[in-house]
Amino acid sequence: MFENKIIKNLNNQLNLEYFTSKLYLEMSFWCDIKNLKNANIFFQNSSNDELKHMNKIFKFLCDINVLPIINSNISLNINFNSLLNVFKKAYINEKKITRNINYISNISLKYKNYKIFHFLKWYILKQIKEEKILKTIIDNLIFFNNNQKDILIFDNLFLSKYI
Ligand code: OFO
Repeated sequence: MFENKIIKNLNNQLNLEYFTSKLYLEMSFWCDIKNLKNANIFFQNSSNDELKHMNKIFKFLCDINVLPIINSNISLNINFNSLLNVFKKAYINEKKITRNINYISNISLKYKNYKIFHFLKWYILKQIKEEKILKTIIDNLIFFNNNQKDILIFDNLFLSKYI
């Protein structure tokens, strides 16, 4: 019974990774339209990474004989008004992912489900890195104050380090 609760949350995490992949793809399209070449690549790569995160959970659930359930009715409904705004939304989303991973880790430890806890360790460490990159980009973007010319320079010179 406890295992069901943990698995339900793990399945939710799978769908959150799926949602995030779509969100980052949408962000890459927005960057493309704004001619932000590196930001576009950054979010395309991120979108692909999130699919890998989803598939990793998918495979794990299958390995423990659980059939994953994918929520295909994901609606994004998000507006972006600047590159800073895009990165802030990505950062907020990663914080949500971290909270969810921590929550599942907590309950798996509480109910002594060590296999799931062990599986989640990779995600715990990954989130530290993801949040750090996004926070660094946001802190640097704030200096550019949404000036279109400077944002293009930022995209060319700074973001190339992260793709
Ligand atoms: Fe998979 O959440 Fe970002 O990395």
